[in-house]
Amino acid sequence: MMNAAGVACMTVEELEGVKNSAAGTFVTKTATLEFRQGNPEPRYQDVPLGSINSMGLPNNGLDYYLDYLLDLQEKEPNRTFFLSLVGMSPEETHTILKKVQESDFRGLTELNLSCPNVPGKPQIAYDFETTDRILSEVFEYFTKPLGIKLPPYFDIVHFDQAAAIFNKYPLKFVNCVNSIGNGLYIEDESVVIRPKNGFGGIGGEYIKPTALANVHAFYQRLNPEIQIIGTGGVLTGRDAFEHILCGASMVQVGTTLHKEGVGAFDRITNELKEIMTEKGYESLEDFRGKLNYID
Ligand code: RRO
Repeated sequence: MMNAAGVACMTVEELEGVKNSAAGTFVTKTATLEFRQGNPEPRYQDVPLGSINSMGLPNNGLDYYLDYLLDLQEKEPNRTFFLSLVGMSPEETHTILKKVQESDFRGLTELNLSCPNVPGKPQIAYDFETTDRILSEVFEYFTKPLGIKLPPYFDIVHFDQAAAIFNKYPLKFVNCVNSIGNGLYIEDESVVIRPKNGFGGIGGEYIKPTALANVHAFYQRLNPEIQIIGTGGVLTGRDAFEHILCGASMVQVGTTLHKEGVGAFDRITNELKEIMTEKGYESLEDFRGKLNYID
């Protein structure tokens, strides 16, 4: 279990909080080459069944996160941490990934192909041609472990087409799913976040069925070397159990972490352990991917 990128990971202080909790590891806020202020506030709102955000990729810039990770891997050589990144253009993405390639970073890199909130920039992973081109260019020079953060897909044909592209590359993981893009939440007669007239990415309880479907669809279609990270709607140990049942090797917590703080990792882990004990499962391998179908 770990945080989902965007939550509790903008600053070193927040990352230390996740690192020192019951979480197994952390991922940094998606980094661009340079510091970004992001969209005007209010830009994140917790709501009863989840959250809505249009942060607009605020972050401290690649060097901030990379310097911290390089320092950390000397102090804690036996742990592995995740660096999330994306450029504001394909050229910038390559510049960033080449910097990571040339650095001493030994962790996992997550390329975010699914930010829904930068005005004028569509989510990369909804454009299969561009996604294929970027991945083919990246793997010409990038030899460190790399995975991608995906938006939710909603059509079986899109699962097939996306998986066919991802299977061409030596990806270490795909992370399903980022927020469901461009929802609208209304209180009384008003939107609740300022950017984009209130449109924003939806997380939390709203998105669990979509997240589980994406985890399982890619578990069914991807080469077994590509592991799945399950993200979306994890409030309880039962939710984490369902993600693993659908094929997840790791589970990320976003909205719930924002609402509850890092104590959520301890609680969810204990709830998951209780379910496993009840069912007589001793390891995650006993039930990972073993979702039952009705004949
Ligand atoms: O910063 C954001 O607005 C943001 C990003 Br990069 C993302 O990947 N997912 C999201 O819900 N918000």
